[in-house]
Amino acid sequence: MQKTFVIVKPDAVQRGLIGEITARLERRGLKLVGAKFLAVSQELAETHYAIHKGKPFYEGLINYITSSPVMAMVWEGPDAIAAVRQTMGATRPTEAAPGSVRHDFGLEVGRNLTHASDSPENGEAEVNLWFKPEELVSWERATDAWIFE
Ligand code: IDP
Ligand code: MG
Repeated sequence: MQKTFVIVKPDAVQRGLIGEITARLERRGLKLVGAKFLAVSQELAETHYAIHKGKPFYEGLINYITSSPVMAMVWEGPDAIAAVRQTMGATRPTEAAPGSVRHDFGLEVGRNLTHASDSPENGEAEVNLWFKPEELVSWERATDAWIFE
C-alpha cells in the first residue's frame, strides 16, 4: 500500500475547507494514517520546497505556505500518489479537471489550496520530513476489504 503526503494549504484552511478536502479523500476510499495542524516554520517550508528554490515564484510560495496554519496529512491506498494528485487536480486551477479540488475551489496557481506528493520517492521523503514514525497510525479499517481488492 502506498502512502502520500498532503497539505491543506493556508488559503484552504482560512476558507474553512479542511473538512471538504478531507471528506473527498475519505469518500474516495483513501485511508488517513497521520494528521497534524501546524504553523509551518521558515526552515520546514524551505526544506519542503527546496526543489523550487531559484524559481520566480519561490519567495511567494514560501510566504504563502508560512502565512497561516496548514493541515498536514498522510493518506494510504493503492496508487495513492496518483489518486490524490487526481483528486487535487492540475497545479493551475484553470487547467484542473472539473470536479477536482483545485478546479472546484480555485482560480490562481499561487492560491491552489493543496499540496500532494508527486512520486513515490518524494512521497516517502515528504512523509519523513513532516512526520515522526510514531505519529503515523497503522490501523485496520472495517471497510478495507470493500475498497482494496
Ligand atoms: P504541485 O503543487 O501541483 O506539485 P509544483 O509545480 O510542484 O506544483 O509547484 C509547487 C507549488 O508552487 C504549487 O502548488 C503552487 O502553489 C506554487 N506555484 C507553482 N507554479 C507557480 C507559479 O507560476 N506562480 C505562483 N505559484 C506557483
Ligand atoms: Mg509539486
